[in-house]
Amino acid sequence: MNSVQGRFITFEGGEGVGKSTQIRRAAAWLEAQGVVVVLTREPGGTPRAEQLRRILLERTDEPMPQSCELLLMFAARASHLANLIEPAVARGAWVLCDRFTDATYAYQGGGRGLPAADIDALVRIVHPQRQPDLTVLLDAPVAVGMARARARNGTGGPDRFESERAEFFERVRQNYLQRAAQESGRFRVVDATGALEHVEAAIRAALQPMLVTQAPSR
Ligand code: Z5A
Repeated sequence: MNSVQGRFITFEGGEGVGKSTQIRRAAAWLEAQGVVVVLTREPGGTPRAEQLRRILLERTDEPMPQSCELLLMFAARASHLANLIEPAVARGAWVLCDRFTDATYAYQGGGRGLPAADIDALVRIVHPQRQPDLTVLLDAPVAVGMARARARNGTGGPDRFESERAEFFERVRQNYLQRAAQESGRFRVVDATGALEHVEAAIRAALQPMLVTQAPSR
């Protein structure tokens, strides 16, 4: 039986700050330390949740009400938790997740202006017991993230979120920073403006203490 304790670690931040790049590097480094890693993302992570992701990101002529966006985020999350995150943590893996519920507070709460109490209510329904053990918040000025995302996207058009204005992303950033200040035990804020290797080193430093406490209990 695997007696190693599973972990749930989330990566958060505004558009283009480098989450996807850094979460892959962190996963490779942890695997090199002998950790069993499951790398996933939200919205998405399982076939059903990835279908919901497509609906959430695509730009169509049918406007999406904010309540529809909020409920679809949590519908995808419910399926992701039940079918991937919880089973993986239970068998002792470290689940690294590119965005989770902090993104809902930041985007649907901070960005769109939905009441935090409504998001709290959905948390109570979908994951009353599950919170990330650690959240790495990659922080950079909005202009930096937007420029990186534009350069990466090339000629590909923006999705429904990427087409938002800078003020929207500024509200998202401030919401993330407020949450990180309120829950400083769970969050590690990493300056994402530096070179890839510097950001990577700061993330490793945030993860290292969890490795020290990872000795299998027998
Ligand atoms: N969303 C929501 O509203 N509510 C929710 O509850 C959840 C999500 C869960 C999809 O997320 C959208 O869903 C998201 C919020 C919303 N929309 N937005 N914005 P996503 O995570 O798939 O999409 P994203 O946030 O737009 O992520 P991204 O654009 O993929 O950015 P990223 O992962 O942070 O960055 P990256 O792809 O790793 O890096 C971007 C480029 O910068 C790339 O070319 C890198 O090589 C480069 N890069 C990265 N780091 C550096 C450094 N340090 N220096 C120089 N260049 C760098």
